[in-house]
Amino acid sequence: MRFDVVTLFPEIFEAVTEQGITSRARERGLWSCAFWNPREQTTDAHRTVDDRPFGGGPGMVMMAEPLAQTVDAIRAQGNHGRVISFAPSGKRLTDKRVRELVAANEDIILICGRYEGIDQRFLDTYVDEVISIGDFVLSGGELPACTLIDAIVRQIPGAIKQLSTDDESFATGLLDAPHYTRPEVWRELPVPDVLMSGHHANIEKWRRTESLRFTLQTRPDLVKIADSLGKLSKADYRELKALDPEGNYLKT
Ligand code: 9D3
Repeated sequence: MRFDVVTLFPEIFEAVTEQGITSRARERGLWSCAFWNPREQTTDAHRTVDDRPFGGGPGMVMMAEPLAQTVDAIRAQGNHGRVISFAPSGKRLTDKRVRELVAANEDIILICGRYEGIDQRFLDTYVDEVISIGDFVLSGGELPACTLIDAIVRQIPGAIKQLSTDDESFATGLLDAPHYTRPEVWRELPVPDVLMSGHHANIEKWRRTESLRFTLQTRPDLVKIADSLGKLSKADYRELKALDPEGNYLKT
């Protein structure tokens, strides 16, 4: 899979190109990326990529033409995939959307906005989809683009050792059970006995209970979703009844 990224700040992407799982997956040829600076597509002396908003208001707006020229240049190099832009007003990124993009196995063009935003005419004519990563304010689209790349790449078959990413929390619908490692006692705090027992059936049962308990406590909305998707077993419902006799998770 290839990402062509339109950005004024390519160094930010070293977080995904040069570090960890995503870096190794890139070295092994599972994905690649190239960076395009819209400033290099400008023709004026000042290499202008932004201008003041018509109608007034604070800040600057990214001009349509340098972005359009950049996407045209990317297309000319053979990337015929979808154009995804990032903005606080975009549609929230989900595990479902990430999996769809992995399954499509197509190249992607990413447009990272800076300043107050991007001229709407570029969005209307070049961009297929606008994504937000949540209701908080960042300085631009680069970190959301890194987030999307990281989320996609780690799901590409072969990117991580685990047999499957299907048993991760958002696929099972519940949060992870707590994790422990050596030492067995740390500052007088022991690891739960069951994890030291070697009894794998009991360990799995314990993890499922802890997962249900923790999800009910911090993300009751996820328990309700798991319920509606039929992801809970009879044993799960017995546990939930014990943890939450009033069935509060059904009311969230
Ligand atoms: C919502 C704030 N906007 C109107 C007051 C101004 C504005 C703030 C920050 C416009 C753009 C930005 C830069 N943010 C992004 O480009 C961005 C973003 C984000 O800030 N939060 C969550 N997801 C994303 S995706 C792109």
